[in-house]
Amino acid sequence: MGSLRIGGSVERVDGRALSYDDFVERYMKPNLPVVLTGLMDGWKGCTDWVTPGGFPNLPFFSSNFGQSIVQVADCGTKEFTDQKRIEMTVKEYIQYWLGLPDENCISCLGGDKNSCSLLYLKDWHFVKEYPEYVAYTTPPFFIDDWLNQYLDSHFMHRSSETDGPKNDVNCADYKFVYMGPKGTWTPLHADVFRSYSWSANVCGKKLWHLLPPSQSHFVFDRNFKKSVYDVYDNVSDVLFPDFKKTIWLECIQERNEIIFVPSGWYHQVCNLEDTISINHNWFNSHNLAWVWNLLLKDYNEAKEYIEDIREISDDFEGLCQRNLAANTGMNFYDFFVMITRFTIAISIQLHCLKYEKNAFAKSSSKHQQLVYNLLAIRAVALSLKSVDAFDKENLKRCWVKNLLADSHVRTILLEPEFIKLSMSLNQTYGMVNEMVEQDYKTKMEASCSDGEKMGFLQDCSGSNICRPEDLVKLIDHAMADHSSICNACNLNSPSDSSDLRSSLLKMHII
Ligand SMILES: O=C(O)CCC(=O)C(=O)O
Ligand SMILES: [Fe+2]
Repeated sequence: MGSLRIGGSVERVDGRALSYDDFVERYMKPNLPVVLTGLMDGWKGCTDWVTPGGFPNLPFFSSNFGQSIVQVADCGTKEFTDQKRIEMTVKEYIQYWLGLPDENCISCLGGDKNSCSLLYLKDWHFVKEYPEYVAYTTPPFFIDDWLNQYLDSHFMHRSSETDGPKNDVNCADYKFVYMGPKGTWTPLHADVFRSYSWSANVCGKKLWHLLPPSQSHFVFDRNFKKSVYDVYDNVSDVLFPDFKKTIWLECIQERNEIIFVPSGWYHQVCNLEDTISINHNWFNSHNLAWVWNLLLKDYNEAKEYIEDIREISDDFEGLCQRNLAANTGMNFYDFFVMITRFTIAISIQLHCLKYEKNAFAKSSSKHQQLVYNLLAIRAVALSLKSVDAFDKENLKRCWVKNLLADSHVRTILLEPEFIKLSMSLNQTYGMVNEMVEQDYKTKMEASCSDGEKMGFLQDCSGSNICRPEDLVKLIDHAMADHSSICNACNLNSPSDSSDLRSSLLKMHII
């Protein structure tokens, strides 16, 4: 077993004593990990799923969810960059688990994993499958979740091949249950879309090793093609010459503790005891630039890979985008369609604030948040402008043939999916600011059915948002509308706030 250089541990904070703003300022914006305690009281999963002695209540899973078909990773077998996956029912998995010897024949940190391969149930879309069984409530720190809110009403990726009935890739959310016996583990990785994740231990104990993004390049080979799979293995100095430079954060996560894993941090995880955990991936305005930068990197790689057939391909861009969607889970078009909807929904919310009684006095943090969101999208949209995929020539081609249909503002305003997304966003920012507006639904439906009434949308409601510059223009309209409301009320627009600008600068998004 190789030894890792440990540079420190992960801060541990009582979540009950932490305000939302403190969480944003101390961890989400600076992209730093933290372990939060005291946030899992009253979770049904913490009682139903755990025996009085603190072990996984395996018979409960067989009896109540036994028929579910789940993905199980064979921790002893590597397949490409992950562990080999198989499918089985929960009942079969529990039978396997109950049949394991009491003390496992391997140890997490050094045993011969291949001689006794352990099975780890992963990525179980539990909430999606059992929406009525409320095992837990997402702690407020993690509810500003654009990824899962969007997937609740929209497809992430649409294409001619995947149109029609919802398929797994499209309708899957990113809310998972993980469970596995002592010794099961997850290889080194950074999360999907470079999203944030939070992971809550319902029972058991996990060992985490986390690497700051500033050191990510050290885990790659010379060609930046392959990355280290298992940090506890004797990592080859020839293949990965910089790995020895890595300095890790180490964390032992106990039962009832939640770890926040920031964007782009490589991490490896091992269950030190029989463990059940709940895990969400998510992104929002604070890490949207991470998602975009990953897409751009993966796109450039996809393009380079097929460069030699560019001349003989009549839709080279389309091919690159199809490969990007297949490898990364979304392409530029999917990303653009998504951020357009968030822009419109957030702009409407900002506009609607003028209907709130004393809104400017009461909800300046809601203002700040909505404006911040728009500025973060605007910064990303400016970066989108510079890619060939959105130039005139490519826009005419077929990779964007759905774009026109998907981009008409008035049509978007009337989409039931869009209305659902808008309402869920409103609830989120209402909850975050502890002022959910009860009659928002009525107002929302009234304004959506007549986009013309929405002052700032007047110029845009008849137009299409096809290109990043259209999106920038829409945001500028929304901001101008907002400033005029601020002026009318004799208030400083939060967009002028130096605070807001300095944090965006810190995030490198303006
Ligand atoms: O618990 C595990 O095995 C992996 C969890 C993980 O990778 C995450 O929460 O991002
Ligand atoms: Fe992860």
